[in-house]
Amino acid sequence: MTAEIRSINQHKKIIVLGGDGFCGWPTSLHLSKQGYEIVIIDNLSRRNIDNELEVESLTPIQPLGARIQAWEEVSGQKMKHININLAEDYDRFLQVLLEEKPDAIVHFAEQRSAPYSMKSPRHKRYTVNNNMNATHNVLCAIVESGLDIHLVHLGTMGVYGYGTAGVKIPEGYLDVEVKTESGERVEQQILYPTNPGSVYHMTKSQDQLLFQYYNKNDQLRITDLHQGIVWGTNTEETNLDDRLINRFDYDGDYGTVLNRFLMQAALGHPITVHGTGGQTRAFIHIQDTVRCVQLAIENPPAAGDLVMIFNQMTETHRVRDLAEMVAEMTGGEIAYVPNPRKEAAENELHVKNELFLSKGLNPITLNKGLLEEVTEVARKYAHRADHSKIPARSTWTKQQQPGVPEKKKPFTEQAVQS
Ligand code: USQ
Repeated sequence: MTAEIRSINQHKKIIVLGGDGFCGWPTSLHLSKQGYEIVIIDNLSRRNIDNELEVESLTPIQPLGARIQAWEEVSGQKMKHININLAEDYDRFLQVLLEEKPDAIVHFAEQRSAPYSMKSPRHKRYTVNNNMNATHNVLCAIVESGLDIHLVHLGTMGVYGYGTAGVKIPEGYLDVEVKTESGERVEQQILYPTNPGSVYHMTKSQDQLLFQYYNKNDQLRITDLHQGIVWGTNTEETNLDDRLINRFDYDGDYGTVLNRFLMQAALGHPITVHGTGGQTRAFIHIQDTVRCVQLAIENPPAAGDLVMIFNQMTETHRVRDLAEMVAEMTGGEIAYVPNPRKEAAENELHVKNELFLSKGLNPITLNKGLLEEVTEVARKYAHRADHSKIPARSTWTKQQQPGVPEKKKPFTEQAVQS
């Protein structure tokens, strides 16, 4: 980037809510590198959940203060961290907005794991209370501050549901024609109907309504990024110094599917395909996540525009195809395990992602080099893994079974049985 652009950005301030998390940290670094002044608001809830689950990131992440210090040494850019619980401490957050006067807020500050949200009634209620109140408090505080702040929110492709839609999923809005009682046809544009598959995905569906309302009532400028499953771990900036390393979640609650398959293969653990592996999902590499957030910030809606909705994904894949690809690449072994989730056994998925392409995104798609890079990271830190935490044990209902691979019977027993 040119020095001129960097100096324009230097006058712009961005608050990153949830800036210590898997997507939030590399995004904070990327935006800081572009010259934006970054303030991270984070109550360290993700680190506390690791304590609760008795698991750690596979990669040895540094405390947030050490990360920020390392970034200042590497880049010469300062960053600030403020610890606020957004769901509970509205007044403090409002005060920070009035003091910092940010141009934009990037909102990652929600509990983002579907399995965690389904673990127990307590986890369901925590996810709803935390996510819904955080989002509502952010919107309410922007209005009360009187500042013209562009809100960029990390939503999910999961709001659309994972059945087979039969159409290419549009970017947020659907044009419909309704037949009136008198037989006339009326055209309308509606939010694409939501069909969440977990309590977590349900909170992101509810977020959409909050955005629609505050946009209509207060003309807030909002961009909602419907992101697919993120894979990869490091970005150009996190690679600059060991102390900047990003999280690598591998456990059954927070590990996402492709990173889990690569990690499992690297650790010699069976690759756990849930059910038939027939689910087709949308994917995006973490490097593209940070670029998309920058593009969203730099292409804000104008005052009075509807909420802008982007499908933040670059490709779709079927889970069992990914498992086979990883097995072939690494020599790993696939285990078809019971599906702990209540989800369609098989689905097709076709998604529009023209908005980001039109804004200049040059997508990173699955390639051997990047897959090997993730496998290398997993191998390097394999000694840090707790194998008992790998299977997905959070079940959606009492009818589902944990996704634990069957224990292999000793060779002699197998021979007798066959
Ligand atoms: N799966 C397996 N084996 C595993 C883990 C997962 O077969 O070991 C399957 C699941 O059953 C599911 C699919 O892989 O069908 C995806 O699971 P996931 O954990 O990778 O993704 P998900 O729960 O949908 O959530 C993740 C992020 C969430 C984000 C979402 C985007 O945790 O924050 O919103 O991806 S999306 O899936 O597009 O809604």
